[in-house]
Amino acid sequence: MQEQPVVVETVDRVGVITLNRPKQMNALNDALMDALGVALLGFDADDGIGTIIITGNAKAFAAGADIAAMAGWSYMDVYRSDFITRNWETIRRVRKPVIAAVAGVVMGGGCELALACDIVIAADSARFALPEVKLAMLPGAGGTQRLPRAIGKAKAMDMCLSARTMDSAEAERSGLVSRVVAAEALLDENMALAARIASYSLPALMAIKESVNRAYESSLCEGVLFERRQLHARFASVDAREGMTAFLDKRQPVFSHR
Ligand code: CO8
Repeated sequence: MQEQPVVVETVDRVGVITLNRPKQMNALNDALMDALGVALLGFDADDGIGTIIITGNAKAFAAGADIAAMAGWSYMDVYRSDFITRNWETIRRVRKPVIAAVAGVVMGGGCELALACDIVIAADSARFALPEVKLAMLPGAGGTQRLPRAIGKAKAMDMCLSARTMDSAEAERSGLVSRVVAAEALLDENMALAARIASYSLPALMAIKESVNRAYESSLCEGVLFERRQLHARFASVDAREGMTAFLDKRQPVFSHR
């Protein structure tokens, strides 16, 4: 039987998606990106899930787009099939928090996939690069846009133009990743973080994610207005009432995710 390109598991309120093409360093082909999109949308629609983790294996989160698949494509092939936009951008439709748990090779489209997640937790073994220039290509899955927003123009230009590798310590210093943990603790640390996030009120998490993302896509004035309206809307939620009442009663809140 053919191996599944992603493996999907549920642990309480956490959905875990493991990229599963280890022989190809999890190179991201259409079958994998289609399956990833289906898994992401499935968890997003599942009332029992509060947070999603995307991970790979100890050697590779992902080594980028599948070069063997792309090598024979023409301009008309990629234009007509809407390469990247068609299935790589499904992640942008996910409203629940998505954590990338990365180790080993995080390169090209693999690095761009991590950049599209909400939080990136890296093993100390993680190595990041946008090496597309070596193929006379460019980081075309959001890398030229999200990387400068994450780490600034100077380092983004350096990485994209030179194809150099950044280690996990520099990635944390630069703002490319949220935290670095020991490689052997990567999954445990991620599960603990995901479970903690998933224990909070889901509509509050969704409002926070939408508001922080707004900071990328609007002026400060518009972003603050958006945030304020999201805050006002919290007062219509059952969970905000419960959260504040529980604090005053000195007890743990019981959220109904409404
Ligand atoms: N695509 C297809 N196969 C790959 C890829 C890949 N991106 N990366 C690794 N593999 C395969 C290798 O071909 C090899 O297969 P085989 O065993 O059959 O020969 C196997 O995985 C193991 O790889 P290596 O033997 O090379 O392992 P090393 O540990 O020596 O090196 C590296 C690991 C450094 C990750 C190396 O494999 C490498 O440089 N890979 C290519 C990285 C790269 O260039 N990524 C960018 C791809 S382009 C991209 O992601 C852009 C996405 C969006 C825009 C699309 C336009 C380009």
